[in-house]
Amino acid sequence: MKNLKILDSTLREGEQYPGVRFTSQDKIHLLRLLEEFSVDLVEVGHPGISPEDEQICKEVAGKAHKAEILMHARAVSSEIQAVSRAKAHWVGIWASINPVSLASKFRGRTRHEVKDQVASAVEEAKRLGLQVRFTIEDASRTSWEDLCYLGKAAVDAGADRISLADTTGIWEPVTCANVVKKAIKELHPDIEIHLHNDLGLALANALTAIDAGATVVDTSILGIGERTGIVDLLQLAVLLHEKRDCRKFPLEQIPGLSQSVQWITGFRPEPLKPVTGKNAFTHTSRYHVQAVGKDSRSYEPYPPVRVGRSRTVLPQRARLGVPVFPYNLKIGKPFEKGASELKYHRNGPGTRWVLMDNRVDPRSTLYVIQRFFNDNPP
Ligand code: HCA
Ligand code: CU
Repeated sequence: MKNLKILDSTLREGEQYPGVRFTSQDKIHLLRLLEEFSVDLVEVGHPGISPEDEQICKEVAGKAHKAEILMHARAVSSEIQAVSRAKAHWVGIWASINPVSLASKFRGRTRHEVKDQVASAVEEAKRLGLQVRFTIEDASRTSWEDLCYLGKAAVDAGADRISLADTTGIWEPVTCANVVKKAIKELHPDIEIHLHNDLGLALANALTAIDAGATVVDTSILGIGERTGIVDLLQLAVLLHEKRDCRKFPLEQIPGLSQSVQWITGFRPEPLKPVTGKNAFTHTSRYHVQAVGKDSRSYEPYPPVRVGRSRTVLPQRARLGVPVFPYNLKIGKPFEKGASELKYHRNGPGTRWVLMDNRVDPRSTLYVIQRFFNDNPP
């Protein structure tokens, strides 16, 4: 924990959020915010993808003041050279040798061939003066034997750090911690982790990995990334402050980071999201509102001002008999009278699925909504 470093990958993994393409100005802006937030390393992109990406990565790297800059590359000479030309401190090379990956990503090549390819890529990067992080992609679905086989080849070729990726977000905290401990002992003292959130456990896995001795954790602002994303930098910073006495992050800057990413990407965190969600500090029950008025600690784990936010008090209105339309619903045809099972109907592209069930209680809000659409077909 004392030597823990945060590597933020908003500018690389975050760009895999659907529709996101950062300009170099966007990246430079976010880099500045990340540096002010005390992030140690910033992964700025994948320069080997195109000359334009190389140009953007180079421009962004040139603007770094404090953070070390890392760029992504496959274990391919042309991509390593692109990272070197773009003036990164670190190259992040990745590969995987579990059977699924060999078949789908390496066109059926053997684990030996991939291992040799990784070793020569790492050697080339070292010759070019780069520091090397080697990621075992899909580490969470790779046997320990294969992890060591590939990881040791990278270490022997000169890798400075090994990263373990839970590429499909399937680890549980205990498993993740055990693999990290073993890797520190048998593979390399410097272990990084890259955790996806498919089962909602990325943050919990990060915490146990840190406790197990991982030295670097990958994050992105608001957790944006491929599919369900990765560890949210802002949640992790608050978690470490609250639970591990970490005072490194200026938490009051969180709204600025969150809003910048929302504006640039169009991504909106769900209202229930911890720390940045709209409802994170909203009190509704009259009982809660009264208690919070007397002592805010009664229903708050920490004061909202700590993370640059304020409290919202929204006593619930009486609800009885008031139809509530949380969505702009549209349906194609009246719901089928006499249907005894749940049915879903859809009215062409772009409209929402509407649940219609003739078993709903006539006193319920859902019934009111169903009746409304039944009586007012679009
Ligand atoms: C990817 C996969 C990756 C790589 C992580 C890394 C993963 O998008 O290329 O290179 O450290 O989740 O495994 O993000
Ligand atoms: Cu990833």
